Amino acid sequence: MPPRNLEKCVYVTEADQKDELEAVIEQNQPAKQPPTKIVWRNVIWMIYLHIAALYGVYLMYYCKWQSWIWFAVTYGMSGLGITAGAHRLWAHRSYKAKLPLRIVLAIWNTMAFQNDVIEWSRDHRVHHKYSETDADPHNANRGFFFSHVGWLLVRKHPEVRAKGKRVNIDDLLADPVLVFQRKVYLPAMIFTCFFFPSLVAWYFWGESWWTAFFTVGILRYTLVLNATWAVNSVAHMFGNKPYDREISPVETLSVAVAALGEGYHNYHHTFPQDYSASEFGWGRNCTTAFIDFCAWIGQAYGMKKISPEMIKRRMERTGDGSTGFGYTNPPK
Ligand code: ST9
Ligand code: ZN
Ligand code: ZN
Repeated sequence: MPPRNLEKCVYVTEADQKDELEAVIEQNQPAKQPPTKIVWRNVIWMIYLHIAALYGVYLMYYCKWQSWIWFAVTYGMSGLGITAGAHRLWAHRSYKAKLPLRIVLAIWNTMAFQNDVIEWSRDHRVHHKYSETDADPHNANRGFFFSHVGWLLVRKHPEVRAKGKRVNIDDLLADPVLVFQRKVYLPAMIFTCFFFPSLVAWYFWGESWWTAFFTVGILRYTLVLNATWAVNSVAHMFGNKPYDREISPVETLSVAVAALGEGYHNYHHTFPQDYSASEFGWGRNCTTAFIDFCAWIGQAYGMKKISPEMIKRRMERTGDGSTGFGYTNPPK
């Protein structure tokens, strides 16, 4: 037994002891949350939008059959502007696109009015990197409503801005298509999201301006918004986790259909580089079919895919034992 050498010790003072205790208590307490600041302008706009969209549902009954087709086409265009454009091309760089395709996707993206691609992609990169923390813009730990739409009705948590500054967006700022989109965003958004869809219906098949505005304008916009938001809410809560059981994103069939193939969210958070945002191909994934079509006509290239072996290994190591949407034989 060695001598204790107590005379060589530095004795802790009562003040030091108190400080230490306070530090330990502080570390173990949940981080102090700043007060939630509601942005009333956005609250009023979202309430108006959803009431106007309900009126649009009523008008769908009376509008011409061509408007129904145009409704589906504009849903597809603005949806792909988000999925194939902002999400898979710009936020994740999961494939490359030539200039004509980038221009088309930027126009369709503007038609979806979800903020410009640079802002959208920066938030999305922050979402992946700091998922389910205060720095996640639509942190699903703050509940279904917050992750669906609530995050757009309040000022962002200071951590979103602080951590977001560490996320590199130089590639986005270097794309002239995105710089131009940002420059003309407001007038271009009003024209492409609301005016142009109504103009086409009025000019080509004589739909009334009123009906066209509330159906192919407001209702179509609101549905695309909700399909997108469902990826942050529903697909972070209700479904299975074949690839990583430790994270909250899940595979959700209804979201995959409504969001043009973006409901395979457990896979997407596990392998965000994959251009299909899914283990599979075109099944319930119009966006992958669209990108493959663009590759066929020479506009898209360099698509990234995860090998079946790597997926299998990962599923065995971290998955919850299910496959696909809980199927034993998922569609290819
Ligand atoms: C909308 C977007 O709906 C939806 C995105 C959903 C994403 C889903 C992803 C899922 C996967 C893909 C699935 C696709 C499925 C598609 C299906 C299609 C069929 N890092 O913003 P501010 C800075 S939009 C770093 O004013 P506030 C910022 O630069 C709907 N910095 O924050 C600025 O700096 P400075 C329509 C950041 O004041 C400062 O912070 N649009 C970051 O807290 C202040 O920025 C709306 O409704 C960051 N991440 O206000 C408008 N973020 O001062 C909504 C911010 O230097 N937006 N900064 O310039 C707003 O009104 C406001 O942003 C706010 C927050 C009130 C929400
Ligand atoms: Zn993503
Ligand atoms: Zn997510």
